[in-house]
Amino acid sequence: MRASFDLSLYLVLDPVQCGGHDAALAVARAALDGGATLVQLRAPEWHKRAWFDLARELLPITRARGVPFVINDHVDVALAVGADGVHIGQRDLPADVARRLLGPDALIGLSVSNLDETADAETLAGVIDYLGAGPVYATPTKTDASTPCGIDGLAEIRAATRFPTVAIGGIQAHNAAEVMRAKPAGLAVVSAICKAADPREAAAALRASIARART
Ligand code: TZP
Repeated sequence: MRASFDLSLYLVLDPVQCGGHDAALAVARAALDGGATLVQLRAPEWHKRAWFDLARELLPITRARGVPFVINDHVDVALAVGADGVHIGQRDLPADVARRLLGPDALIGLSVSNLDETADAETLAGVIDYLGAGPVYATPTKTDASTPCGIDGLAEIRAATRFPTVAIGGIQAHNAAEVMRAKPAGLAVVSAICKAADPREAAAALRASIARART
């Protein structure tokens, strides 16, 4: 059975932004203490062996908190470490292929940035579990990202899909409440936690904004 998952505060862990392998482990622990509900490893500058080494150590940390752990793009790394699933983009392996390789229990997320990609994703019932929508705002973390969709674009994507949708891109403590106005299932962040002086505090502050926005 596919594990239940909570997209409320989705940490996309970039070990380079954190300051390396050991710092990334510390950031993951702190973010989980602060209330992160899902962790994705995304290390675009790293070679695969380094992904594998870090993922292997992250898995027991997330398991101990009952929080799912997914790998960005690399289905083979997810399989190699026994991660809970993958998050794939439009230029990665097709979602149905990832599903076939990972099996029925894996958690699979797909990035969309516009309504055409969202409409295509609607054909993937039973294949994917959630959407990542964005970038909401332009962000230095991903300079090759699509044109930002903004709050209105995010609301349109959310209204056009049956899948729970996590917002991503340029989300920081100061604009979290504004993004929540589009009623995503949660917020995904890289730099707001990975670059924070106190990642636990940053995660807790985001969780508090999300909770306030929902009431
Ligand atoms: N996909 C769309 S924007 C983005 C990804 C991985 C990066 C988000 O990074 P940040 O630092 O939270 O703006």
